[in-house]
Amino acid sequence: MNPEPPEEHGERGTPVGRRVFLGTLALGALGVVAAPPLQRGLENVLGAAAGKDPTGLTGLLPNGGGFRYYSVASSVPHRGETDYRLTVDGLVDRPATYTLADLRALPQTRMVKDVQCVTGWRVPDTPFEGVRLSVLLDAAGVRAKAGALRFTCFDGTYTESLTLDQARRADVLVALRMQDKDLGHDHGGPVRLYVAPMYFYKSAKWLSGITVTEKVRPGYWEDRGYDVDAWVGRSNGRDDEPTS
Ligand SMILES: Nc1nc2c(c(=O)[nH]1)N[C@H]1C(S)=C(S)[C@@H](COP(=O)(O)O)O[C@H]1N2
Ligand SMILES: [Mo]
Repeated sequence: MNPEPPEEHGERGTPVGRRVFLGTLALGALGVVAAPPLQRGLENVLGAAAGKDPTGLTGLLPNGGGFRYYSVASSVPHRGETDYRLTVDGLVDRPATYTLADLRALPQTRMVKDVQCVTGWRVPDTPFEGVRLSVLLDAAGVRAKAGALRFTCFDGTYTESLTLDQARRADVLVALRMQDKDLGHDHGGPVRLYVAPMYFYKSAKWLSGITVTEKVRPGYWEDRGYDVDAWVGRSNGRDDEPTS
């Protein structure tokens, strides 16, 4: 439904009027069905579950450097240098387990883009750094019948998904650093997924497992009404789009 945009926001040239018009159309078609679950989802239930924002309204205010803390799990264990592991398995020739040192030893890619949560808050020009997911996939040797990836997290609850084509984009990272610091626990450290062209719910925190599968299995929020293909500005009935 949402064709894949070019990696560098090539659709930026679309006239604003047309984008707004298309967004209005999308809302018109989907609004009745999609709005109630969306409003009960990230904007209310999740804020309350996180214990930080029972109203969901403070998401519109700048706080904590513009980021809001999100977790669907009430408590998340800490993992670090000695006990962090990332497994890559499923439809691959060479399943692997990575320590933090293993991940740091691979080529690192840094990029600076806007972070955009589907509920409306945005943090402009945020540096992320880590290993391209495609590097781990190449190392694992993805089998011919594979079509998708499932991500699991050591919070024990959250899941995410990407198609194989999406996962191989150059702007999808297994991130070790954010804002030029090692990823802290609250932001999903020591390792989170970073899917630059999509709404931030795709960027699973506390990443612990990557399983190559045949087909997409929708993730946590996608089971609750959000789009699986979460392109910023082209999904979830939103018509806004980052300017950088
Ligand atoms: N494991 C896990 N990852 C997650 C989430 C979560 O609840 N659990 N929330 C998602 C959502 S909706 C957003 S906006 C971002 C928030 O990241 P932050 O807490 O670093 O701001 O994480 C995404 N990844
Ligand atoms: Mo979000």
